[in-house]
Amino acid sequence: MSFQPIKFYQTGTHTVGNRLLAPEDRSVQANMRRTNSLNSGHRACQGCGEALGARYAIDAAMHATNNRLIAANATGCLEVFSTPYPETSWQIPWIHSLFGNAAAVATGIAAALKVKGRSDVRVIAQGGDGGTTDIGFGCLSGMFERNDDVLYLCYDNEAYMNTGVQRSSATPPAARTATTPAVGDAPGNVFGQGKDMPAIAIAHGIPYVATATVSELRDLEAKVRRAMEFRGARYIHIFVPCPLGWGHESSDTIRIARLAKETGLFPVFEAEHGEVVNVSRIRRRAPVEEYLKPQRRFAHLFNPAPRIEVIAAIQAIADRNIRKYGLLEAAS
Ligand SMILES: Cc1ncc(C[n+]2csc(CCOP(=O)(O)OP(=O)(O)O)c2C)c(N)n1
Ligand code: SF4
Repeated sequence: MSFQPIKFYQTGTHTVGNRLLAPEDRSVQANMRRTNSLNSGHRACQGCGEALGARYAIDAAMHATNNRLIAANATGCLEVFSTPYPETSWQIPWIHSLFGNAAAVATGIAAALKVKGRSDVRVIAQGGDGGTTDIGFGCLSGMFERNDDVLYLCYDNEAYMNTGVQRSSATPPAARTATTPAVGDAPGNVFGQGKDMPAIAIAHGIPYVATATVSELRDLEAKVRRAMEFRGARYIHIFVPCPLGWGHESSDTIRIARLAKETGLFPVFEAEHGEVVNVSRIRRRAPVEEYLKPQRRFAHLFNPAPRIEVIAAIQAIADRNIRKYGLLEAAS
């Protein structure tokens, strides 16, 4: 019988589950001894992609470090919904930094652990796209440049959700936010601005950079595990739909995340020491309309009449990603 490698998207599903995998390869969430690091009872909205991504990422990091983990958390939805003082949903040593300095606080923790000779304890910093690509950008770049021994997790919901859906430098073109309203000749966010944070992280030449989405949670777990095999600065950028800010059904979080990948708008890949080493290919290519239509932040692109030229410009962004990362090529 010929050997066929099992793909991550075939596991962890209702139909296949983890049965085809050896016990050591099964998902962390399928393990009865998972740590439930972000426990139930928090106040995230129903269908929050950030809560889902954080739960999987941190449980995977706990698993990879034998439960020796400290997290610094930037201000933002993840911090606010999980930790309304004096309550908390976190089952790990966890500190709330400022909005903009999670990377610096984590660096300090890593330095203190080094002085104490505690190489067994690992450090994570985490925050939203605003805390990462805008106000925390300088601290994060410094952390990368010094190669501090920290894994930084960015939960990208493409705006400042905690404070009422304001634009960030990760907000996509044409999206409506509180500060990019759907009015005027060019409604929504502008084209041609914003930051490609994973590419910027790769440009620092740090040991490990990856992107992931909550539609492929096995892949996210594997990337967190891989990141923990390295010492030095590491970065994972996780695509996390926000039903409240994006205006989609809370039951559609996974579908929207999958469409972001299958259109090419969110490329999923891994890079080591400045070079892309692995790309998650598109399985069923979808036009960008399929991704845009279910989200009210893009409603002005379809009503009262379709804005064909704007949709074509967004399609061009997806097509460029597909070319740049080879997202349609057959796996080698
Ligand atoms: C210096 C400073 N400016 C502004 C704020 C207010 N503030 C708190 S969270 C936040 C936005 C967070 O957005 P993001 O990092 O994208 O995380 P999200 O809530 O979307 O998960 C802002 C503007 C603050 N806490 N500190
Ligand atoms: S506003 Fe968005 S990111 Fe914040 S808790 Fe709700 S769904 Fe999650």
